[in-house]
Amino acid sequence: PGKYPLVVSTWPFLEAVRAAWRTVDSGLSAMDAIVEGCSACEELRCDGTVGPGGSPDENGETTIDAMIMNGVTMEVGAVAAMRYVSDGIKAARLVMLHTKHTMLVGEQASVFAISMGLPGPTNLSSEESIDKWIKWKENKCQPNFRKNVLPVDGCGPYRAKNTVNLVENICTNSNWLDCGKLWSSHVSPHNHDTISMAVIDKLGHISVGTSTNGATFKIPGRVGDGPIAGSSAYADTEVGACGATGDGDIMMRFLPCYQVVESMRLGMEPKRAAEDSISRIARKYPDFVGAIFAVNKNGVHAGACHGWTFQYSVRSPHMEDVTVYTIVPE
Ligand code: SD4
Repeated sequence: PGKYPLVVSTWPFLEAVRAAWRTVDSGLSAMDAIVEGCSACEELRCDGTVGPGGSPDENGETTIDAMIMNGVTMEVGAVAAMRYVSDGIKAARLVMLHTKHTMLVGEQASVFAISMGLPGPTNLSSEESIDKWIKWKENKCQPNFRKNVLPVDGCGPYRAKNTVNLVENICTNSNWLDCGKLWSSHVSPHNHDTISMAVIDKLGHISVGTSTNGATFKIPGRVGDGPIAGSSAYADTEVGACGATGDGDIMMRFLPCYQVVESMRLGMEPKRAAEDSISRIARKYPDFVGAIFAVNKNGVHAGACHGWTFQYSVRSPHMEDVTVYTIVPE
């Protein structure tokens, strides 16, 4: 049997993989399958962290980071911190198809998406996201993503440490300032955050896409790795593709998916390429939490992770349905 079409996705996002599979198996392009697959996750609100109604920021608002990349043309479209529009992957594709830009951000991304016909403006909050945010507020807003600041009054505003009027002992007994360990509490198997998907279509063309609300209780305006090509995902039809999930604030410093694809270009097997990319991050940030899948143009796939157990999903012509692979950290 042929090696493709093939769909690979972070986490057991079964319905998303099935939607992408149906699309690509019917003969449509990898790009179409990425949009169908990631849209399915947005509609289903996968893990409560993709699409509307997920992970609130410090202000209680849910926003969207998404990206799509065509591994044949190397075109990329992305939206970051997009407000009031829930169709992340479709918005990213509109940026790719109808602009000469690569990324639009914030409310201006929303205005563009709506002007191009996507539904909105809509409220992206849900009862769950508001509930989560209220509990966080009640719990003195911790943990969050700030460092070297002091909350002036309970939940902020914040003041940089060592500025005038600083009350040195505010919150001395709490872990307000301990931002280093945040991700272990934010990112858990029940809080996966990102769909990152790769598809090889019947022509052997490869595309990738991602969609996420980003990090829970992020500082408004924060952009994660999700919309960054080379970080959350990367594709080159001549080589293969990669998808990532985890602590985007750290991972985006390494462009781990670009690294994986380039390592495979130089002849590394997907497994080694994925492990090498993860270990480059772990050497500098031993406490980071993250994972990667790699797939080469022949459909050989592998995963690697650090700080948590990772699962990725695959659908190929050899399978009756989606298969979930579990990778345990070294
Ligand atoms: C981010 N990478 O915004 C995303 C979050 C994630 O599993 O993937 N968590 O940092």
